[in-house]
Amino acid sequence: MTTPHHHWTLDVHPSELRVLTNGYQSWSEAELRPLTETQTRASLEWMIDQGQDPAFPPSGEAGVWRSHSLLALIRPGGGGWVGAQLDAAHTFAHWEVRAAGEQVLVTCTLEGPDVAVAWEETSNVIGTVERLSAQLGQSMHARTPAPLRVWCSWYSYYRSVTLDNMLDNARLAKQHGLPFDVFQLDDGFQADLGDWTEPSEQFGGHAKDLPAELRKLGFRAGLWLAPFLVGPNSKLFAAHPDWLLKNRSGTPLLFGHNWGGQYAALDTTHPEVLVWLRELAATCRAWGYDYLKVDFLYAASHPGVRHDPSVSRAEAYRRGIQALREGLGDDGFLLGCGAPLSASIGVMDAMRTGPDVAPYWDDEARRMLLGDGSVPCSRNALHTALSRWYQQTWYQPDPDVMIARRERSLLSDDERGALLGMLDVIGGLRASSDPVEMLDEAGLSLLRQSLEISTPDRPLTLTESHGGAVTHFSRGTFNLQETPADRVQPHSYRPNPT
Ligand code: 9PG
Repeated sequence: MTTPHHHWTLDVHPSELRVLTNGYQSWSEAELRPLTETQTRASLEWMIDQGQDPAFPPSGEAGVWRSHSLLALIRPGGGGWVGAQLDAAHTFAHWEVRAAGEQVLVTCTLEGPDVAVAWEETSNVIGTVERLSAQLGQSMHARTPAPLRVWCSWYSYYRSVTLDNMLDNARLAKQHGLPFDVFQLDDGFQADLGDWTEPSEQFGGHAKDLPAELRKLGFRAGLWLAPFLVGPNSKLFAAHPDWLLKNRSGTPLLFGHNWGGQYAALDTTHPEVLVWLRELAATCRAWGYDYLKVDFLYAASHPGVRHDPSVSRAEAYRRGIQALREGLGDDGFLLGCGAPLSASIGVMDAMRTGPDVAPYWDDEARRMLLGDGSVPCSRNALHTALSRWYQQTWYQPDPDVMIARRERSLLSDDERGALLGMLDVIGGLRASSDPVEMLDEAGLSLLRQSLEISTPDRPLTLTESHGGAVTHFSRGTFNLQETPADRVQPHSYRPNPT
């Protein structure tokens, strides 16, 4: 494996520049920040595992910013520099920019086979970011099917979802004429991570019994899987220890922290694992699911010892998702989540481009005190999804759900408006998790509004920001901060007068 290294020295004072970064996977922070500030490194190892790239996490030094696949530096007039890898199927590109006295140093290190890297000085950073990202999308044969409108069980029922919850909501949605295309069952139906074909106790049925009922109501059936994860107490873990990603001493690597503890990952350089993944996706398809939300995908590219050590992390990941695509079929809809972003182009139909929305604005303790910018909350979802507007040429963006309900939600009207504004500006998939019975007339009307497909908007400027992200779009302005800015209230979106 080669590691070519590109570097550039810029004769510009660091205090003049802003930096636009792209985090590693769906939930990793993407930001627009003054170069002299500090990129936050999560303080706990499992948070780095789950929200950053463990092989290339933020350094935590002032004036040093790390970015994946592409990077932009913005001068006060809107010009600057843009760097981007031009192929991402087998190689991760690690960008670093460093304030060094009166100069700025930029490096790009490739992890994997050599690929072309663009570095351009430009008078219009927005246009150049869009052009280079579109070029990357084209060269990797990006799939951008029509966006779908999805009801997803996660953000109301979480892991306690039942078969009846799904059917009750689908029936009510039909009664109200809500324009959903897909009803998608999320985490909670399965016995364990890896044991996908066995039901959990609380689900009250089997996932295979749902699609036919949904189809009778006029909906397509969608299913969530974390296909590369293996629970340490699962049957899969006990049956196939040889299929797992290892640490240097040869024992299965346990990392991250969710479902009450750590988890293991499948080694997608092992040929038997690829067969198993293909069969898993084909089984779901045979059950009647033609929409799969495949989650926690960074597990396939987690650093570790693999069956075939000559395979790059990006390539290992790509083999895993290609096996899923083959099992699902070319006409199935594949939504990635928690996924290395540019390495997914051409395989995924849609991609989560930010952290989870939650029925509250912020999780300050985890974000501020523990440095975890990928923790679920509406503020983090907006911050990162808005700063990735240009990724619409890689797949359909999924900026996550609207939360229209007032019951069991701490969001204010302004905060709901900010979610609605984000969906309109970013475009792509539309989704809701609200129990339909919880919605009054106002809630139903807000939900209908949020399900209207939009054409993505473009930023107006990258030289200003209300909160460390891309916040100024041609249709309106977001304020992610705690105080009013330019007549935009805190936590809100203000459409421009038309
Ligand atoms: C199911 C959920 C939903 C959701 C996904 C993903 O950092 N974290 O601890 C973290 C946990 C869960 C999570 C994201 C981050 O949510 O994004 O839509 O499918 O899994 O478990």
